[in-house]
Amino acid sequence: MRHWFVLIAATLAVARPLPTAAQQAVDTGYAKSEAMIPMRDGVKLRVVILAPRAAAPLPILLQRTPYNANGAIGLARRAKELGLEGYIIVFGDIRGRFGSEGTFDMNRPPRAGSQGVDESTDAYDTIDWLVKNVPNNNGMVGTFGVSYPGWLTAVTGIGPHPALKAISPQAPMGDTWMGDDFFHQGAFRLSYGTEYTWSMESSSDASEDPSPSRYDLYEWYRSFPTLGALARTARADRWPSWHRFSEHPAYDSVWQARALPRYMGHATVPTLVVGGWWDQEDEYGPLAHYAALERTDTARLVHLVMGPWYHGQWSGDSGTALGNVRFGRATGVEYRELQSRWFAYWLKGAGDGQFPEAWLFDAGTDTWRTFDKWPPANAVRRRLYFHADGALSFDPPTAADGSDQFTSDPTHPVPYRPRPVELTYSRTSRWRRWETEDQRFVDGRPDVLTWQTPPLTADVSVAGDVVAHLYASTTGSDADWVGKLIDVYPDTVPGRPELQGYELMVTGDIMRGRYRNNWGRSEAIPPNTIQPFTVDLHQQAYTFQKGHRIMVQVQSTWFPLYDRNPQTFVPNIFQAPVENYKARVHRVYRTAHYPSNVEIDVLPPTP
Ligand code: PG9
Repeated sequence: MRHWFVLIAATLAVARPLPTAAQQAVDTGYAKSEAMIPMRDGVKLRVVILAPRAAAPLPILLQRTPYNANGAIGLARRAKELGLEGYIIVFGDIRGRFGSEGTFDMNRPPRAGSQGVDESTDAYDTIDWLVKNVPNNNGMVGTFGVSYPGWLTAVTGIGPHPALKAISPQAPMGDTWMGDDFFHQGAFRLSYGTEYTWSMESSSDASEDPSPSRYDLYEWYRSFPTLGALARTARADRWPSWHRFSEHPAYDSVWQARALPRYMGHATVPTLVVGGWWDQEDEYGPLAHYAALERTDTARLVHLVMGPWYHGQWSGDSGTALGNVRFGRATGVEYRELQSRWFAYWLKGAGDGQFPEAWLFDAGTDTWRTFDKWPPANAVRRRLYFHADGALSFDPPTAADGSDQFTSDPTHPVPYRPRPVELTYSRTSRWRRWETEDQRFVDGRPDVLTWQTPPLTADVSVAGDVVAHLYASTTGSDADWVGKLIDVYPDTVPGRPELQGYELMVTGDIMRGRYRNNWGRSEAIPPNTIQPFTVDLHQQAYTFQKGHRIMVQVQSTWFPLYDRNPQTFVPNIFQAPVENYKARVHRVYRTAHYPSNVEIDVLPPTP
């Protein structure tokens, strides 16, 4: 069966086609075994164990996953190449997935089960069993994983087992309402949320693929005038997560209970948090997770790596390029050298234990930057203000009047990437690269506003937070706001004509206007009234080089990645009737009193 989970596993667990049992012994030098480990409530969870044929006791590297524990085989086959040689590799199916008993609960909240079990207690019980039962282990365990397995890794740090000596959560979703997989600042991730949930919750073993009837999903999603119509066709009421989306559209206790940063306390185990600047699923998570742990990390146990990567790219890819953007070096290989040294130090006592606090890739200069503190203390907060005639400048506007307007029409939404929009995880999908696509494909649309600086006369190095502050009005009573910070390449790029004038989105995100005052409670926007809207564009370490321009784009649809706001306030958009979806005029102000801008943290120029 060809299924997109196989593709995910191939990337994240670095799996390859599975060999036969006879081949495994020859190919990998590992002995494979399986066990069903009893948890404290009696439920048994399956683990796949790949043990190197070695004389000396070895540490255990554990990954817990909803994507099939057989991923351990693929990792073992590439362990040497990935710098993860000399470990007993164990992958475990979590509750209700593949070979494990119990019930799956997407991002099961800590201590929610009636028996007091959750993913951290399951990890604890698994580690306890492994160190007592796996022959030839040295009593030291490291946990690691990307994305959902990254979240499962992060929670091993809650009440950790004493044998747990190193944790590496990679692209953990931090908060699936605020900024990761399912919503961003209140806007529903329509295509991703639907397709992911369809795959995960229609079966326990990913045996049902999403089956939209069109190749270009822009057309397929657009053919449903409401979310209710889509749900009926996809039979979404079968999926517990769809109920959670549609019955809890605001940031209520249901989402808060699943939000990693809210329950991460003081780190007692060394933790290497890893993420990608162009992670199309979980960029928010690693940054928020690091920030939460960093609050009390006086022992400097917690480290951050952010590279120029799509979701999980660092785990197996060379990392020399993403889409059209090249990085001049094998960033994935460079990262894995660090990862290899990090696990070797904490689990085998090898090396000097010197690791940067934060090691972040600057894709504007193609260099790694090392920070003692992140965000850096010496960064200066500056604002890029919107002006007339599409100008953008560090000088605030002084005029009493001034605005730019566009009509946002839910029946003709702005595509988030060049069409066709393929099924998210299909062989031909360009999902992984979409955040680096040339934004000229929408620049000039009447429903996309653009402001840009002249060519820069000196480098501008962003290091820290990026936030869009919009002062805007609508003729309707609800609206979404998308903000994009873009690097416009010069008109001449020797040897790379495709990059001449390229508009590279350095960072971007969306917020749903109804939550402008309170994420937990929706409120209509008073029509034709100027309101402040804050769009968190997260963090960046990126240099806009001399000769480039900085651009900001604002639009109100990003389809079908995000659902369409009806632009008429209704209590719950999942139940909005078709007649509420209306084209509305949105106006963005740029006056002395309402100075719309994008705030950036900038490093002082190096002498
Ligand atoms: N981004 C995926 C995911 C994680 C958590 C919740 C939902 C989806 C993943 O790649 O695992």
